[in-house]
Amino acid sequence: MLNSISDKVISGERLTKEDAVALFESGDLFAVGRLANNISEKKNGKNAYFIVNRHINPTNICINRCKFCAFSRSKGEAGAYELTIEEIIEKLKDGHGFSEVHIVGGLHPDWPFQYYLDMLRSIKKEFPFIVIKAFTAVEIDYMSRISGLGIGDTLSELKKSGLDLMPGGGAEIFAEGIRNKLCPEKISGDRWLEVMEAAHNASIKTNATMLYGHLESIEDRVDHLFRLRDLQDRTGGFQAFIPLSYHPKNTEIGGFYSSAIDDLKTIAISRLVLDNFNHIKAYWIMLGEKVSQVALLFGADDIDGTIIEEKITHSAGAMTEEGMTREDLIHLIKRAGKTPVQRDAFYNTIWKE
Ligand code: V47
Ligand code: SF4
Repeated sequence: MLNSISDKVISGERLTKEDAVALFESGDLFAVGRLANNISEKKNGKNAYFIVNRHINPTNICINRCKFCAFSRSKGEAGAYELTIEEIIEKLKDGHGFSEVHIVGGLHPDWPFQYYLDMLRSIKKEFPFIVIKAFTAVEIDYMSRISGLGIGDTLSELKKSGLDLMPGGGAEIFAEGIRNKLCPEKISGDRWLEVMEAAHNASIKTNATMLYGHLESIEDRVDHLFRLRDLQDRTGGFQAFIPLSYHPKNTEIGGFYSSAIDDLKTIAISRLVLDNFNHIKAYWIMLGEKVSQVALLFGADDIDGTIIEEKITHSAGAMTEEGMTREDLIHLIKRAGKTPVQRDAFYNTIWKE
C-alpha cells in the first residue's frame, strides 16, 4: 500500500482520502517521513524558514470557553486580564527588529469593534514596518457580529486600519460531532472556511491550523485536511499549514499530550496531502524545540519564530520556553542539516547564510 502511495506522490498524482487514512495507519513512520521530506525539498529546497516575531494576546476574557482551552477566563474570574493599547505598544518596544506581530485573543464581551481598529492603527503609527498578522476567523466573525457589518466590510475596515495577514487559529477540527464536544460555542468549521475564503477574496493571505490529539479520529483529521485542500484549490490564499498538538493541562477535557511519533506523522501527512500549500510549519512552542527540529526532516520547512511571550499553550502545560533567540533558531535548523532562512511575514527572504 505504501509503495503505491509513494509512486503516486512521486509522479505528482493527488492523494485520496483513503490514501491519507492508510498513511496514518502505516507503521512505517520513516517511509512516510522520507516521502514528505522529498516533497518539502522539491518545493523549498533545503530551506527552513524562521521569523523574528512577537506574539501578543490582548485579552484572555472569552465568551466561548472552549473545553480544550486553558488560556481563557470569564469576565471577573481570577486570572482574567485585558491589555490597553498602550500596554500592547510597550510590549512591542521590548525587542527590536520584529518583522511581524501575531495578535490573537479571546472574544471579549464588552470591547467594541472600534477598539480593534484603534489597536491596529496605533501599532502601525508607532511601528510602520511591522507586519500585523492578527485575528483568527473566529475573532473576525465575532467582530462582524458586534459591528453589524458583513464579513467583507469587517475585513475591509480592519485592512484599512493596518491588518496585513491573518493567522490560522480557531480551525480546531472541522468535523461537526467532535467540534460540538470540544467547543460548542465556537463558529462551525464551515463558517471558519467561509471567513477564510472572504479574507482571501479581499487579498488577505492567511494560515490554517488543525488541533489534533484530543478526541478526534484519523478520519476527522483527514476530513479536515481535505476541506483545507479544497478551499486552497479555489483561492490559493493560504500561506502555511500548522498542525497544533493538543496540550491537556488545566483544560476541561483533559487527556494526554500527543506523542512525538504522532506529531511527526501528522506533519508528514499534512505535507503529502496539502500539495497546494507552499509551507508546513512545525510550531516549536507546541512540539518542543527538539521534535520541531526533527520535523524539518519529516516535511516541515518552517519553525515559526522568536515568539517572546506565549500564553495559550503555556496555560495548557507547554514544556518549552516562551521564546527563542534568533541565534538559537539558526543553530537548531543548521543541526538538522537544513539552510536557515530568515523570512518576512510573506516568506520573502530577509537573510540567508
Ligand atoms: O486557535 C488552544 C489552539 C490556537 C490549546 O497562524 C491549543 O502562524 C493546543 O493558531 N493545546 C492558537 N492548542 C495558536 C495558533 C497559531 C500558533 C502559531 C502560529 C500560527 C500562525 C497560529 O491554539 C488556538 C487553538 O486552536 N489551542 N488551546 C491547547 N490546550
Ligand atoms: Fe476563546 Fe479561543 Fe480559548 Fe476558544 S480557544 S475559549 S475562542 S480564546
